[in-house]
Amino acid sequence: MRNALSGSLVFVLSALMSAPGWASDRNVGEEMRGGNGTVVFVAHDYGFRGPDQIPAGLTTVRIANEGQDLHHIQFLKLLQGKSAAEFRAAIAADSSRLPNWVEYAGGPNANLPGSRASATMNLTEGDYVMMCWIPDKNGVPHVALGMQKALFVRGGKPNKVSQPKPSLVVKQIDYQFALSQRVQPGLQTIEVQNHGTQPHELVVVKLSPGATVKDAIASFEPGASGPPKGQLVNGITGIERGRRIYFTGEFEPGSYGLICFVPDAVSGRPHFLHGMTAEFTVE
Ligand SMILES: [Cu+2]
Repeated sequence: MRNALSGSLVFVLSALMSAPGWASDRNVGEEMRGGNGTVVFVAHDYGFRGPDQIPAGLTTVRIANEGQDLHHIQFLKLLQGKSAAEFRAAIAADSSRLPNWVEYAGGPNANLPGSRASATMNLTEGDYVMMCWIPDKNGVPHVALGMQKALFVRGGKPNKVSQPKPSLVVKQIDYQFALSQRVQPGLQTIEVQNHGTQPHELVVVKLSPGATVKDAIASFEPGASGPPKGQLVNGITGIERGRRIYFTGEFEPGSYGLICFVPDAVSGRPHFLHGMTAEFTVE
């Protein structure tokens, strides 16, 4: 299984390297220039505390989880002049999918109670909603329990940019992850690039001994019996195609999985059901 998987990762990686599609590298670099700052948001059950307005540009977002439940921040840029109130109404009507007038803008993912995590990404000017799409034990996404907050991203004063220096790049396509190299133990800064056609996220799961990433996903399903076969540890929330984002995570030796839970644009089913998972070992 692992051999077959790493074989396919190598294939995908070489296909990506030779593909002319990622010509937007320069544009993404351009997009990274601008303001730089760190913003902290506190997540609780079920809401966020933090600033209502932040400057635009390269931003490090830290989440401090003071709740009892797992949380993340998914930034969504509102398009077509839509408001946070309209987003709230859309979610109240159907929390299984996002309206088509939002853009996935990333954020830190899978933050355990008591933990702190961060993600660094470019936030362009506009009106945003930040929300948590992780389901509770009954399968109800936290956003439907009120875990959403309006955020205005406005001009601001451009500062010095300190672009993270990644030790590893993970490329996303529809529907796979490709790692540029082995993950070394210790604190790693990982750059995630979306080369697909749809938004994708990346959730890191530390697998229980002997468990596969599929075992872990099955054990997380609402109503699953038995203990979870892995622990979600970090990652990034959904980003649009052509975008990049960075996060920092601690990797101790062991087996890990990567999962994308974003619902498919066509089937509506989560991307992991389309095969968007990966496994790797840290030695
Ligand atoms: Cu995906």
